[in-house]
Amino acid sequence: MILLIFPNTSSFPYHVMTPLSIFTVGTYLEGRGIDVEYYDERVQNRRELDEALEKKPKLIGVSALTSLQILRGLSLTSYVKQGCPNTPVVWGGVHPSMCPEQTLAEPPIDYLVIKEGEETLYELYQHLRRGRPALNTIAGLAWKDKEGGIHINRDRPFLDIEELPFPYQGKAGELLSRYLRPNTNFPTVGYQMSRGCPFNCRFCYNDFYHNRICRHKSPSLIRKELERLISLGVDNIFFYDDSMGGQKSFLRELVPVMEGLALKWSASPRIDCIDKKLIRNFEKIGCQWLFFGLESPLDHILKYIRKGITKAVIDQGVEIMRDSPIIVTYSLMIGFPKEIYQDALAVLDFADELHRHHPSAEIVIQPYAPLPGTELFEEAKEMGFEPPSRLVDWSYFTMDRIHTPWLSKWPLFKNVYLISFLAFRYEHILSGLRRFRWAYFLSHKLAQFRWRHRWFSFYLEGLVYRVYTQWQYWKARK
Ligand code: B12
Repeated sequence: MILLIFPNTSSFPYHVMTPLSIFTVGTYLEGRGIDVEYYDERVQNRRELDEALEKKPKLIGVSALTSLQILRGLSLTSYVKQGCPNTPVVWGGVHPSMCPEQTLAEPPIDYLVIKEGEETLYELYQHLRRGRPALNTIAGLAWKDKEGGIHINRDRPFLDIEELPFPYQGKAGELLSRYLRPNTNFPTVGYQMSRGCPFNCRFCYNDFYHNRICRHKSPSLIRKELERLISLGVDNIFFYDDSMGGQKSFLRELVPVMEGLALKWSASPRIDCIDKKLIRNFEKIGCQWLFFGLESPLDHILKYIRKGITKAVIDQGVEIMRDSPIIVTYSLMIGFPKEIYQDALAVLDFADELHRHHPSAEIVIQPYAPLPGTELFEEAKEMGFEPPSRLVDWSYFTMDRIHTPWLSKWPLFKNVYLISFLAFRYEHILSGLRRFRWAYFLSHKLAQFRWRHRWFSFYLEGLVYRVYTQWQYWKARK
């Protein structure tokens, strides 16, 4: 048996979406006759983990993205090693794939699966059971030898995603009901139609992870799998794809695929891939929320980060979206390397411009965080950014903090993420909140006031937030 773990992702108790990373890998293994158990720390209790450990798994896998999940992943790794000291632990996911040496430097982590995990994990499992294939022949695997030397095998060629099993079956299908929240407007079930993105954004993981290649499932398979999701009681999904398949032609093909399905959906397409007709069609086929990464209103910054769009394209897109009932989030970024103070200020002013043109839209401003494996990471280092030297220190790489020396110099931006989030994200978040609605409402009003007056100092509400998140991190470390 193999146990796959999805550690907690957030200090806040909302927004639990299905852990597709472990479900995808798990159903692949089940399809090949291997017994799989899951432990999603967000929806399962510790007793369930202990029960899985009592079954003496042959291998334990942990999935991790940058930030809190690393801290929790490390803590859970130590925990499972206490219960099953002889069971090897393998990590996988975007972040550890980007930092193989740092990941394997952690004593309790024995193996690392780099990039797509399905077949690599299967081969590792075979190796552990039968001694074959030899470790150094398993493409996509990084491992430690007896002396602690780290070996990184060659990359695994891309999988044919058309051949991957439907991810919500077997044990994952049994767990699905824990994520369903019927009658809310918040999508909690993730589905992936494609892997990778063909665009060249310099801050993104795609270059390293998917070689800027986008692989799609066929329209007929997507239709079949969506129908299967509906038959399981799912009525609201989030497409986990990077840039929603990356191409306008793919988005057009999606319209007949989704026609007539009783399914609400959300996604994050590129603003240059939409047009009026497509959005009218999206409205008809259940589209509920679209998240657009616009990043900056400045053409020279858009060019520098190789976003592949201009301000004129953004304006056209906003013009289209403002006439639509679809909920929209525009995401902006400040603090790219080489950005100057005025460039960052222009982003704040652009948020106001967006709000004037499209008042119902949600806006979020994220401070740029250099992530390993991305092109801008190297440039950030040249400019004095010092990346964490240990895996655990990446746990603090959250959007609500400033991570680069150049942004730290400008106090105005210290709290910009939190204030913009509270000022410009309202209805949608509220619909996902069961508790603390009143607290969110009050902070929203206060943040709007602060935003209007650019009054970002004496941020006492922020202090409450920071104390709360510090406390959560302190608990997470245990
Ligand atoms: C959904 C999602 C989230 C969800 C979390 C997932 C969930 N279920 O709740 C939420 C909203 C919480 C989230 C948060 C963040 N996210 Co996010 N997210 C995604 C998204 C859209 C889909 C993830 C997914 O499930 N993909 C589908 C699965 C099948 O792919 P996968 O995760 O890569 O898994 C494969 C392999 O990595 C590997 N694998 C993964 N885990 C394991 C485990 C084992 C044992 C093995 C063997 C293999 C393996 O095998 C899998 C199958 O091939 C991706 C974009 C994308 N297209 O992947 C961004 C993405 C992963 N997020 C990203 C970022 C930057 C973040 C944030 C750090 C943002 C921030 N600055 O705070 C936060 C991190 C918070 C945290 N620690 O969780 C980045 C990269 C992250 C990174 N460097 O780790 C991505 C790639 C988006 C992007 N283009 O920049 N995210």
